[in-house]
Amino acid sequence: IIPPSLHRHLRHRIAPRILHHGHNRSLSSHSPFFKISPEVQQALSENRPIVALESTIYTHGFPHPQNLSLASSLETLIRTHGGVPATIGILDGIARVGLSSPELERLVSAPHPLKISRRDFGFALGRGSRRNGGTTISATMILAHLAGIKVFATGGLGGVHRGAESTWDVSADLTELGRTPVAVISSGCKAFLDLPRTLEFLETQGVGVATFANGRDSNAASGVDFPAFWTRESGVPSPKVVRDEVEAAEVIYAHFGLGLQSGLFFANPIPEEHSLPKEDMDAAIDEALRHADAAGAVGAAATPYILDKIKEVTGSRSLEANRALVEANVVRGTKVALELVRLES
Ligand code: PSU
Ligand code: MN
Repeated sequence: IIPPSLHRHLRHRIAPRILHHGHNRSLSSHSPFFKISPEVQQALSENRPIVALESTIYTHGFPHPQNLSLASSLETLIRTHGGVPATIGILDGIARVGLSSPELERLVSAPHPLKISRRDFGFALGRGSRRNGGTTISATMILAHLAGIKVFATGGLGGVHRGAESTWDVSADLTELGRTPVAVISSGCKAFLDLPRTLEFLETQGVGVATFANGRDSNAASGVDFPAFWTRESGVPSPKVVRDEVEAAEVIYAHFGLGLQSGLFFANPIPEEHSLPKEDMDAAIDEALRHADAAGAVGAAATPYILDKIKEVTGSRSLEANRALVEANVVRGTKVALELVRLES
């Protein structure tokens, strides 16, 4: 007979470790630099549909205070669709999975927050640094996986930059997808990137890429564009399509069921009514890239700089589109997480 207190202990503390043991062999969820919120902890032990959210989009993508309203609206959207949000970021030198409202507010309002990808953890955590930072897709995937979260919804994936043949600027998001088993849902890659090379790179990394094409048969030749963030069309065909959230969950279930340690990427085209005219975007991107080049914005500074310039050129339109597409992705992600839980139980 197991006393109820021990039973609770087993369920909440030990069972998740055993369940995720195979996944986390080389990562430590017992690190003093890692913390899962009580709500997310509870949801994990009950195998509820959890959706991870990144925070670089707040610290380096959206201006204050729109970033705060976006952060809370994304969490609300997940809840109203039956999921549990897990916003991920670094607060006071600790990597967090799940943030309370005051913590979220503090992170998105932090002065000079860091932009954290895989390489940055050691410099941002601990040592009494109390540093705050937004986690990129790569860093968010790492922490989501460490917690045992499989579904992550966001805006746009980093990619191979134009001119990468000389700069070698390839986002760490792509290599992370090759090595960390999390399913990412976003609106494709921003059009200022090199989309064909990005897809080639993902293929080499062994990352499955599919675009949501409502009602289309996934076995048919795709004939569907891989979306370019602000626009549904890119002229670049998507490697695969999925019909709906059920099919996406089936793919995730089978991929992870085999124990593959790489990620999956699902592109959700921006809703028609929010997409921006391609000619306008192309012009804005050309101008933004010229500015970035002149300013010498390279490395980790490149993406935030280019996004900022695009905002300047397009006014509020690109921000509105950005907001609408992230919201749509988060709703998709929640439905995928619900279907995945159904398959698992
Ligand atoms: N898309 C946005 N805003 C952003 C980002 C993407 O609309 O801030 C962030 C994401 O966190 C992504 C990161 O992981 O930019 C990629 O940066 P880089 O290109 O430096 O790898
Ligand atoms: Mn880069």
